[in-house]
Amino acid sequence: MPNESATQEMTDGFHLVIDALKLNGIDTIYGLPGIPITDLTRMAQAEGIRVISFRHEQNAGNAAAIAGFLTQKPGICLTVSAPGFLNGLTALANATTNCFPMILISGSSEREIVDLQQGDYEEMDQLAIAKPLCKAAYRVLHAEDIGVGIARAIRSAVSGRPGGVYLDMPAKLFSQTMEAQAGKRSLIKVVDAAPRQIPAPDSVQRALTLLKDAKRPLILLGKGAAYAQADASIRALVEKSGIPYLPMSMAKGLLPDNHAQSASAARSYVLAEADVVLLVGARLNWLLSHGKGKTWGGDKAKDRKFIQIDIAPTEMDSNVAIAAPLVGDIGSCVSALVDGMGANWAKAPADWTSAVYERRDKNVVKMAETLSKNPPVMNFHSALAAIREIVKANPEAVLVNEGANTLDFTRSIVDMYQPRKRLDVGTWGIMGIGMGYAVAAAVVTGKPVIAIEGDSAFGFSGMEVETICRYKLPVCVIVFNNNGVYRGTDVNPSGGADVAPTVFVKGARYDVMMEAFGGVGVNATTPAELSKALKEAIASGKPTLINAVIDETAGTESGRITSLNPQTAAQKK
Ligand code: ADP
Ligand code: TPW
Repeated sequence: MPNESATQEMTDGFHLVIDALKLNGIDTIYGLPGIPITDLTRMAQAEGIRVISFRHEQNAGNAAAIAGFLTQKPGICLTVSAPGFLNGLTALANATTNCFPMILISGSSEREIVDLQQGDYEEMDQLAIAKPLCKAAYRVLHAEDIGVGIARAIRSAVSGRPGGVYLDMPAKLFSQTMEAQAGKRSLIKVVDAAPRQIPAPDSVQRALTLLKDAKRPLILLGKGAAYAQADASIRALVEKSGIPYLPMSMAKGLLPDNHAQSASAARSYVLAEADVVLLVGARLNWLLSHGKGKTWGGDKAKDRKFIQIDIAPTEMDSNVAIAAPLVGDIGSCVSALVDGMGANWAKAPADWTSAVYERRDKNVVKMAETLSKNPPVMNFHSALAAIREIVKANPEAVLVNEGANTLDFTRSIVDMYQPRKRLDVGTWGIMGIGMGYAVAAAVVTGKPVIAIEGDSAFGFSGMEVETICRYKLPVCVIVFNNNGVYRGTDVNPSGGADVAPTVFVKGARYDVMMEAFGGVGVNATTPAELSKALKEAIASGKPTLINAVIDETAGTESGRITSLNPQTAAQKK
């Protein structure tokens, strides 16, 4: 009789990780190879997973995070131990802060050596370090636990409030073998990873009562609403209620920015005046001035009532009292409100809505006047006036945006027309998301990507233009080059030879970077040149970098948030 175990088919840790990911519909890994995960990247590619290899782990991590936002499936970032892990960690923390589902999988050293601190190659107690910076962190020590480890990571990333998960995989795990059939049985296909969370009927009623009695209601849509993919219900809520709405930055396009009920161009007015505010997947954090103070009309705040839809119950009352908390998933909560409104719901009072739209229309006319100017040196407005028309003509394109002035002006000037098309610096206002987000947006959507980047912002992830060229992605990077952080005009106060801390090499040619890797580079000094180059990039789908030369005196320090600089804040007091 042949020895049965000798003929048994075997599998190993590498293949179990790959099979577990595939079983759960994960088709892409964003990462950077090296010991101990190089073979994992090779085998994953061989097994039909798309492996997008980056030049720095932070960019791979940012790519995974935004893939999670776009698809509701956790984006996977794969790194080597200690330094690679740490490089990925910023992205993991940023994903968690923004409520994007991602899983950082890092190879690590053997526990025996790490725990005795014996100085292994790239030794670090990664699990302990990751834990406070993400939603959940797990380690898998045995091949037969890989299925459970990946299932737990997926569930933790996408259920409830989405976030980042760390999964620690010591090198030895990958080469462990087990019998193939048993291996297969050990894998878990996660069922209903993000279950619907139906709001309690009395909480729906409480919210409807407040809305019904409102004299000056407002709906605020946040990136949670964009993530939820409840686009039709959200539109139904807005249109049936007749309430003006404001989109937060990444919720732009959830309803087209030219929608009749958009209050974007009357933002200060509606925030100060509204008496009932319905928050849909938006936190009352710094981006909304914590729900109080001058932005919210000062004294008027005492009469204002908030209704908040959020999946995280502890978000309620985090900054101000929430009169009607509606805890559940956005799709279920919004549908419950729409159903509860019945057939005869009275639309928002006309005196309020007409006051809002009158202000908005006036501001739109004013902005159009500014945009129609063509100053001798291209500035943010004249450049964006050209870009906004091209975005309008290509509503399926994804817009990635970072910088200070570049961010603020693009957000207010460039209208979005489809959901989840605007990806930006998010909750932290972090620089460095640009190329990672652009790569993933192109990989996930297959649509053109336009990345509008401040020259400083671009520098944080600029090396990934090689990645964009290598994978031949339809990404057009536009660098708003004004020679420095914020502006390029600062001088060294000491009179010394060094330039000021905010100043870069003047007249730098970022377009040549793209040419170095076989892409298209264009130096644009006028809106017409910029417009032509962007149109060509979209038509050809070729990796392109447009160095848009911007007046170095334009814009302000820190953009719209100058007041947060300690010096400015002190002077104001
Ligand atoms: P913004 O920056 O656009 O204002 P935030 O990131 O502050 O948005 O808020 C997003 C909110 O959406 C978070 O509080 C998060 O818990 C919530 N959220 C995310 N996904 C869902 C969902 N599917 N259902 C309900 N709430 C969600
Ligand atoms: C990780 C601080 C905020 S905005 C910015 C920096 C450095 C760059 C602004 O200059 P840029 O834009 O991009 O040229 P523009 O349009 O004004 O000319 N490090 C991190 N995140 C942040 N937010 C900073 C530093 C910062």
